[in-house]
Amino acid sequence: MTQPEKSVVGKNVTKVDAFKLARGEAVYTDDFRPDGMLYAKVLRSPHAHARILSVDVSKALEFDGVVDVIWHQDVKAILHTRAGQSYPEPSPYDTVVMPEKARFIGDRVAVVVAESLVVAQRALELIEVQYEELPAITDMDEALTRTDVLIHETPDPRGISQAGKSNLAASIDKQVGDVDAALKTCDHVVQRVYTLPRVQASHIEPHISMAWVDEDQRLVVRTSTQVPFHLRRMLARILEMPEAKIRVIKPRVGGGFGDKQELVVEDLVSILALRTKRPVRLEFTREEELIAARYRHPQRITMTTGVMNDGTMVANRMRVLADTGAYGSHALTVQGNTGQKVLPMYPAANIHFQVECVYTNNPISGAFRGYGAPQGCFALERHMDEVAKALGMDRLELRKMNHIKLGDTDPLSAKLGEGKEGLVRVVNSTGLEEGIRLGCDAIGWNKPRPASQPHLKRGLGMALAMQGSGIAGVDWGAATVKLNDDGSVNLFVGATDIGQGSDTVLAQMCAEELGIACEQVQVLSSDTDLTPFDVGAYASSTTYISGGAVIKAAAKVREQLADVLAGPWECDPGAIVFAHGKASAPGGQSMTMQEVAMFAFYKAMIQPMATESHMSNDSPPPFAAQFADVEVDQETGRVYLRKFVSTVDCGTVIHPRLVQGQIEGAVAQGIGYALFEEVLLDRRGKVLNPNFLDYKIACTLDMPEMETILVETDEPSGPHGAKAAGEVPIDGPAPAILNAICDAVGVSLFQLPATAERVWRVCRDAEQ
Ligand code: SMO
Repeated sequence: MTQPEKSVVGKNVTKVDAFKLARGEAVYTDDFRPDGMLYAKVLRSPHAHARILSVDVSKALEFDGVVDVIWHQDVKAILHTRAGQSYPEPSPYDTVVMPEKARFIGDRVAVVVAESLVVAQRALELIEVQYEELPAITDMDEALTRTDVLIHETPDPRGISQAGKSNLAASIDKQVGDVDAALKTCDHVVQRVYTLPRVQASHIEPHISMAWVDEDQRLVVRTSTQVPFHLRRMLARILEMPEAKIRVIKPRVGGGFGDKQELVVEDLVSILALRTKRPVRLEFTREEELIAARYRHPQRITMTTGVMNDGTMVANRMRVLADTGAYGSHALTVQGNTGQKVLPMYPAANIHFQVECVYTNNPISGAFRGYGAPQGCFALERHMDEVAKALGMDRLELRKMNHIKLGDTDPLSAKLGEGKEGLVRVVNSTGLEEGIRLGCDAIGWNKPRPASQPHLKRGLGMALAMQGSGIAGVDWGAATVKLNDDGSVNLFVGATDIGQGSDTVLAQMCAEELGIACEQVQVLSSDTDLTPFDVGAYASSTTYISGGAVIKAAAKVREQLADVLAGPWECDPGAIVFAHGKASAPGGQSMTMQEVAMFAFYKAMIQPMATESHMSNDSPPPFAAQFADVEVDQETGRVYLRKFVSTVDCGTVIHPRLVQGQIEGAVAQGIGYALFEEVLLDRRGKVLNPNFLDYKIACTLDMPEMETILVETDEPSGPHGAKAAGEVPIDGPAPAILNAICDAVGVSLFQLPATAERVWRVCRDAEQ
């Protein structure tokens, strides 16, 4: 059956949740307050490394309004990972609900649950804890070399980390060709070290969960999460409960950015609800977000690149030392991405990727939009400018000459994968060349403008980025499409809208397949009792993976309807077309979708409905070419970002305005990474700036003139030709901006963020 031209996909339809969000309806986790709800609060360790010898909770329990207090004696120690990943998770099992040993300043020591938040907070002060302080390691290099102090003593049951032997949480060593041998043949070898800070996702809605036991004695968890189904599976393990007894509900989510691809508070509210038989709520304060949630991993990356005089890249080595902090969830996979999503940009014959990710007694690193790629992209793209400088070659030409092209393979992908190895990636769609051309035009690459004032220096910078669309061979999702007798449709997806707009994009794909308007699609996402499985919102997977499931399920329903109509219409079901809210046959017969539905329900007596699953062995890379125009005040080090241009190839665009929103939001976070953001720790591992006064994220007033150009391609493996868009645009801003600063003032910066003080120091040192 030939469906007509697209009428919903590619259009800026109204976001399906726009009105309720704009009206301030009760849609988020916290908007629901069951009767008799209790408030939980966590007592956190003041020591970076200490045994928790005893916890005296008697005074707290006597305090009026306190209902329960738990510590490690009350909770069975079952090793698990809190990373929300497909089973078997590639992250080490190094975590228990309540540890007997605190591993960072902020680790869980006890949890109070009380009638009010004020009481819970006050009761924390009444808990008496005896600690045995242990030597703490807060430095990555020290963690790597010292074996006399082990942060995790119990061997990882699955052997993923080196727990019990060293402080190595994860390591990777993969090579294509022979870099050492190749470097000897190169005209130039350029080696530099790049330093990446600890930054926090800073989603506006904090981590918040509530749990209660329902009338069937089942545990219900309402939570702000990216991974409802992984959570249900993890909770079943931790609580030693059948999954069937657990229901996880994800309402609207006010941002996650990877920080909610993790079990952060759900275990505590679950345990406390089961103990107290009352609803329990736990919400992080902003201070807790900056201490006890997750960070983008701090890394130190050494790039060693061998090139010939003409600019041909022959060998490229990336060596990563990363700090996972006290626990190792996402340690292997984030660091894996640092190379896997980045090094293929320049497919040299010899590529070597090495990772050492260590446990320290610092707060915990984890998933954050880009998932390791922003660090790697900063190092590689800043390094490309350094290589160009060493060669005396134009940095744009160097990139053009070496970047990955249509039909190129990514040999590293065969050696690296999340749990599954051996899937070679081939680039079947790329708009990178066009993006570079359009971006250069938009920023004025070949005609740089003079500085606006005499004391400022002006410069331009660029960066190329690629990411993936889901995890090849691992990510999958399912969708259920159910027709109602008024011709409307319910779309049930486990896919997790966390504000990015995936419900809208999935509704568009469903509507397109059935030839109905988007308003006729009612989306439910996600509830483990009601919606089919999906891995959740991470790895830029939802449009590409879950979208594939939606299209299959909707097409199945369309076929069911065609079968119903083919009899009375005496035609081939394949000849019936569904478009513009109607079904029509070549013989001229026609019915509105409502008439079709009424016919199906009350004549044919069937429920048109289908559930379909989708996975992909491919993870086609979206591409971005990003450009920055800056002015720098050498006297103060202040950077003025004048203009930022992003060109992004995310395949076919399903919803232009939502993609633009994804890109501009990512650029904003990238600007913060480039210029302001850094969680500062003292030598003891204590966070010094756990608030938005001292930890600066980029806000509206920090935004430059922004231009966003969508370079459409048609990805053969994607739904309607779509690839991912959520992560790739966060990779390029930091290197593009720093390259622009370096261009402006003629120095080299190797560290993020480029604060005024750092820029000033580098300029001053260059003068001396
Ligand atoms: S950083 Mo995302 O949840 O893959």
